[in-house]
Amino acid sequence: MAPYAFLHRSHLMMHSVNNTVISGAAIVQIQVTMNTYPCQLIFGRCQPASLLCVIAGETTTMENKMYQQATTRNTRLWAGLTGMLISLLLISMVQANDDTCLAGAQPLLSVADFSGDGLVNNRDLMLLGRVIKNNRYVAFFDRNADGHINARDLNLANQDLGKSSSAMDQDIAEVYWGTTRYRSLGQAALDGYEAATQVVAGHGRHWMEADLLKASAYPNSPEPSMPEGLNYDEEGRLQAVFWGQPTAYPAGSLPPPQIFSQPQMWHGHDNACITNYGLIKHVEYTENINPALCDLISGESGTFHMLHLWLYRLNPAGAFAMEHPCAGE
Ligand SMILES: [Ca+2]
Ligand SMILES: [Ca+2]
Repeated sequence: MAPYAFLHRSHLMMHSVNNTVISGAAIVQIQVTMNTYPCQLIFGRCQPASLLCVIAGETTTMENKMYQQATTRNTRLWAGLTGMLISLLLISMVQANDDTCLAGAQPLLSVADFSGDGLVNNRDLMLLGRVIKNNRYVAFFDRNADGHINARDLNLANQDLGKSSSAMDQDIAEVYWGTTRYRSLGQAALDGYEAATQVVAGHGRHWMEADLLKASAYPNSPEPSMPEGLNYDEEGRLQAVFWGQPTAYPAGSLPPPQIFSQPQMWHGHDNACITNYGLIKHVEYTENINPALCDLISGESGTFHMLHLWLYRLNPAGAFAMEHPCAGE
């Protein structure tokens, strides 16, 4: 009897065989002496002298049983992975199609200058084409504000060829390219954003970058492409960005900063108090709390101006509205 073991790339990428590490993507055939290196069925981890194997040729009952187990478990594994992929695909589709809160929403840009260089040209059509090809919904590219990215948007963008964009369009494009990586909440966390509120009606959950907020304190001003905060829904989908400027109490005593080419919808938050800052399951935001009292409960207190831009979920109330009518539900 000359049993053979097959290591397949769909199983494990590395095995230890006879104390020799084997790695690679090709199917590898290894002759083993069963008496010396018994074939062990171990999923998910590599151990010295162990193999995930299919026995060829003459086999024993035990070896057949191991093969069947391997086949069954492998099938379950792939079924599970396939199910996960289908679920992710469905979630992606739902993101594109389940927003029932679009009535009255307008496109974020007045013309299709996605690059923000001041002119609509083929480069912009290519940027939109890439989004269509990837079959992902990105509100920034939704030219008819219908919750889908498709050929209709491309047709509308094509009609804008040669047009100049407004200063506001260019500002919004700058913010988009500065923050699009934060569609990944994990990336935002890596870059220092932390949970600053519970899920709030009209807002979702605020995540804030404390160093940016500190740097933007009056009389300094926020940097447009580096917003101090991000709004995510309960599923961790990015909906908006926001800028904050710590200021004197009450917020209305000093004018808000002007970081864009036109006045926007800044609003004030007086004597805010955040407890358990950064702890997503326990963080709690309240306002109009005496700072001394906030300090007693180990909270972070402050008064600040805030401006939202609903850049990742179109807002029927306006791109810079204080709240989204359906956020946080
Ligand atoms: Ca352009
Ligand atoms: Ca569309």
